[in-house]
Amino acid sequence: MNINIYKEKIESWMENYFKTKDVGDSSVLEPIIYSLKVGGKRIRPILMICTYNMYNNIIDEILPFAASMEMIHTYSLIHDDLPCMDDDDLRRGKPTNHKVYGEAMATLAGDSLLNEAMNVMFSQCLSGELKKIRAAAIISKSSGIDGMIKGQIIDIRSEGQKINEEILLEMHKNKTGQLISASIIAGATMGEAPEKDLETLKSFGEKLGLAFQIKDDILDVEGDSKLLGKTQSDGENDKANFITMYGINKCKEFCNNLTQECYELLNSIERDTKELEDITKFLLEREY
Ligand code: GRG
Repeated sequence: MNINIYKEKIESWMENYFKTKDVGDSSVLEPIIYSLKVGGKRIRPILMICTYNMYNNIIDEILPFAASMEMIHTYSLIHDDLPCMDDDDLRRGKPTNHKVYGEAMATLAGDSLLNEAMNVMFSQCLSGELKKIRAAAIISKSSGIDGMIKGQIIDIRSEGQKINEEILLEMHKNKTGQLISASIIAGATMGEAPEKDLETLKSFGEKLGLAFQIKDDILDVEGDSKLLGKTQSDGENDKANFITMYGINKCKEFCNNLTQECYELLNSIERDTKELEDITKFLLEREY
């Protein structure tokens, strides 16, 4: 199946979920739907579906988990853009959620997306299938205090500080890497991948997450803000990143090397890894 078709399926799953949700006054859903609909590459859910597909092909089984991951990611972007965090005006080419709906509504839109993601996964778990409970636990943990939130705390605490290589890596391993890695591991868990593949995919996820973040920092310097759909703000916010730590040429080299290592890990799995290879290539070459 074509990767663009996965993207459409994820988007229509989320749209349908909120369209059919009975909340009385449907206008309360507007800020949530705004951020879900303004676009996004949908990398995390696509990674989850492609990994699952290596072992199983019942797309309807993985979609609620993939959509939950995208909902968690979108919540994190809404909150990250708030004045009390990164204070950004533009995201995915459109005004940030709080610029349109105000800070209180944007905060609540983020909270709702996180809670709804958990509701979706809990209702899947009611079937009692262990693989679903495991996948939900992996996704939930990755977004928590020993995952993405931990990374965000390190990020905020290190603003204006001179941080070392170890802290920079710890920050990104958690802030960006955890959701990417969890998407891959949850997909493999839902597909009931053998233990040895899970180990390989774990290393693949960690390397891909790191390459993704370094590429993000490269784009922050060299990218076109129109294509990126956001203001390139790390320099303004006085934040340490891979470019300030190593310089742009070294970062490009890291990115290429990590991508190569990702291909090698995928090649060592005795399954059809073509879709994951295509995404790995896309992430290295992306301009947004
Ligand atoms: C607020 C708890 C909390 C966490 C925020 C994800 C995050 C943590 C902050 C985002 C800041 C940022 C720009 C990080 C760099 C990597 C990253 C997550 C980029 C955005 O992800 P993409 O490129 O975005 O997948 P799209 O818009 O395509 O979904």
